[in-house]
Amino acid sequence: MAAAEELVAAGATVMQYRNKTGNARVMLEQARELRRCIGVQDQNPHAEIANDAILERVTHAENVPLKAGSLLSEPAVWLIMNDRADLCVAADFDGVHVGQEDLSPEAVRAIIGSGRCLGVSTHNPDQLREAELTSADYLAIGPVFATSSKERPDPVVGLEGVRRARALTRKPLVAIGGITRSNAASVIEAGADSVAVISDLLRDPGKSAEEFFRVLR
Ligand code: 3NM
Repeated sequence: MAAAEELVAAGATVMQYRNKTGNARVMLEQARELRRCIGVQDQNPHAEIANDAILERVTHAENVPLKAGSLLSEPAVWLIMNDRADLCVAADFDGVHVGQEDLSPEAVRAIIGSGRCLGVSTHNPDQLREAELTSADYLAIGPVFATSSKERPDPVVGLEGVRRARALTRKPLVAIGGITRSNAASVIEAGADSVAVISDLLRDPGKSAEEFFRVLR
């Protein structure tokens, strides 16, 4: 929780709760605690989310206009639940992120409705093309570089994989996998709108996040 607070203080705008081993009750407890700890409870009206609102969120672009129907009073941080649509709703999170082996995007959408955000992981052009046709609000592509944070990761896609993904979708594109303060700029240059990071934030979350933002802004 201290790490989450540091990340928020440093300016993080989207945070994912990811727990691959905990049981559902523990996950829900932790997710609710995370929500309490970063002080966003009861602030999200879960209005219709427009694509631009998501894009603004993932890029930190200040000049992207919000369309009618965007979130009107947004919380400082969007909390995204990994894999589990049920826990997203139960913990009143702002969205769900699913992988290729989780519920399909449309099955998740049926659970979370149009007011919460939906992200989908992809690892190759075929998956990206398929996810592009769904109601996903943003797509992820990875692993861009080698990662030790994921069990059985898919093959590395490299910067070329990010470029190819960019050419295949106009949805906000989040790059993930082995991204550090040293290589983040190259990932954005390759066409990603934002980066998702685990390892390079863990040791000193506040300082690392500030350095990421310095590199990316
Ligand atoms: N998903 P790190 S790579 C959770 O390829 C996750 O979809 C990936 O952690 C994908 O920043 C990954 O430590 C791990 O490499 C990212």
